[in-house]
Amino acid sequence: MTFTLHHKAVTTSTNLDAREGAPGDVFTADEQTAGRGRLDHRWLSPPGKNLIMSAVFNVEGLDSERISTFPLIVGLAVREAIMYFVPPNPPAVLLKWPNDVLADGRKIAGILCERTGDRVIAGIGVNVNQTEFDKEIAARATSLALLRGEDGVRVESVRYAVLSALSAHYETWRLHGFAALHSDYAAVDALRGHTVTVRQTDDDAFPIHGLCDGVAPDGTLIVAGKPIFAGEAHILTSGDINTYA
Ligand code: BTX
Repeated sequence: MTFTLHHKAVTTSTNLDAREGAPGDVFTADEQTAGRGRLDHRWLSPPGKNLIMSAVFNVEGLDSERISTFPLIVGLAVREAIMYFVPPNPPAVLLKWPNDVLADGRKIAGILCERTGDRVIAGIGVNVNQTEFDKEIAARATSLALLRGEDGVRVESVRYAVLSALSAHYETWRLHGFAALHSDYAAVDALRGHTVTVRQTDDDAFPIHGLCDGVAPDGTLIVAGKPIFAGEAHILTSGDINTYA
């Protein structure tokens, strides 16, 4: 797959820019004034420090079950790209369903996938050279620079690594579905074996709670023996990963 880059110094959200794009278009920015996360969360990223990018993919002809697993393969690709830049003896870099990338339990990348018709937008934020975070997220966030203990990862290099991995995984996924990448995902699943709570919204009054058996080949999260199709998971028991809001 070939990509065409469109860069702005400042934008509201590259996911909004990408709504005007065609498959293969990639929208980047040094800074977003209204960077968005899932469930109306904000994505905070200081100017020029991190990767901020939204790429447009064609999902024409694919059924909605397959399309619902797209965020998982984006997470897989972003994690794989991050592994090129972590130091030797790296910390555990794992995926928290559906697609948070956690390094030693701290969020190093966030992904927001949105569908418009027969396209999906993969919105990706990777903390690259940021070394200080807002008080509210400081204990739960990390970056490549913090992991490496030095500055100097080029955001463009991370962008290239993410797009290369994403291109490869997209082709596999388009042809064979998430099931073809399931074992790759299972190998880096942060939730499997932990007791978790899953909420559909931040103030969900009836969260689902139970032992997590990980992600199934159809992309659902198995909690207390039942499949969950969407939501935000929090680990409750101790382990490698801290509870993450
Ligand atoms: P999320 O809802 O999983 O995560 C958002 C939450 O993560 C916030 O509520 C906050 O607690 C925390 N957070 C905010 N900024 C950071 C950060 N830099 N590092 C670690 N934690 C943080 C994740 O949503 C999806 C984020 C997608 C961001 C990309 S950037 C390009 C594209 N444009 C856009 O507006 N969004 C996407």
